[in-house]
Amino acid sequence: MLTCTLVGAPVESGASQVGCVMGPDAFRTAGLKTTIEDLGYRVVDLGNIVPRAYGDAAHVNPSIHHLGETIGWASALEDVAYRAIKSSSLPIFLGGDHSLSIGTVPGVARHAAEAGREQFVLWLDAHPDIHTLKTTTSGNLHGTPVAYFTGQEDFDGVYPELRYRVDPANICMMGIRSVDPAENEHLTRTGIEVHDMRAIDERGVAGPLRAFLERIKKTNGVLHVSLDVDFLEPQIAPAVGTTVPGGATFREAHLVMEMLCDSGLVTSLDLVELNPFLDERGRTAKLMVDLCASLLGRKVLDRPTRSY
Ligand code: B3U
Ligand code: MN
Ligand code: MN
Repeated sequence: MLTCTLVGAPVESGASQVGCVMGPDAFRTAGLKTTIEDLGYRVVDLGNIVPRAYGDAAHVNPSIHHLGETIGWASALEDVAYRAIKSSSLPIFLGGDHSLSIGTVPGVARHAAEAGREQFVLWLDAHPDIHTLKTTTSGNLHGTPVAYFTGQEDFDGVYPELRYRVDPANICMMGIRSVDPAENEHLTRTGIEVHDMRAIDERGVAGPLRAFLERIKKTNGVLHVSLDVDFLEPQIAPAVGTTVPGGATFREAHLVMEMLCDSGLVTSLDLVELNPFLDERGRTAKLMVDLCASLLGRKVLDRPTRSY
């Protein structure tokens, strides 16, 4: 039987608003564990982890806040992610804000490197989260994980030493519709594959995603999926501090998850930015759980769906 490990990470120091601290427990209340068990997995919930001891950390960029605390979380998460992926078929990291990926991505990338496999990342988000410590103007560190784990230089000596970097050529972003000028520059410089909402309006999600998955298959790579609640259209997923209109629809999001399931390539997952304080009768938490179910094999038909 396949094992799925749940890791709660109630980090909210990377966001501008409070509330993500309640995220992991809202996923539990929405029935994440039993939903996954009903799909035939053994589920181990490790509970909520705590950050490494941290002190004050300052940076020359005065807008940055909660630097020490966010680093404390990242270094705890890197360790726990590495251990969780070693011991289970699918670790799911329950945020918490998106600064969680500062730890989870290098943690799973270490495991891939040791297995001689290439690490790929699918970033489902309204934002590219590719600010460096110098370029962020909001100072919200949930806007920095992609710049860090792709090895952009100005994190040196501040964030944990990056031992397992992800090649920008192995990243695909979908749902992007809010990009700061400095982030645009980083995206151009790194050449990361981005399917913004304009591209999705023109081509849909299936074609670009299929091409990315084929690329992973060819190199025998492994895939980490990072799902930010704001990937989704705010009308169906209001529980997030950084809503941007024009997000993925209910069907687009489920199709992405169903195609990921069929690919068999997903080895780890972040569910981030759920702010239950902003939810309406738990609907966002429930939608995220249902998306997770589609990723783990919930299907309409018992027989395989024909692919077109
Ligand atoms: N790029 C902006 C907005 C943002 C990024 N990530 C989220 N919001 N969630 C920033 O603050 O860096
Ligand atoms: Mn994000
Ligand atoms: Mn976002």
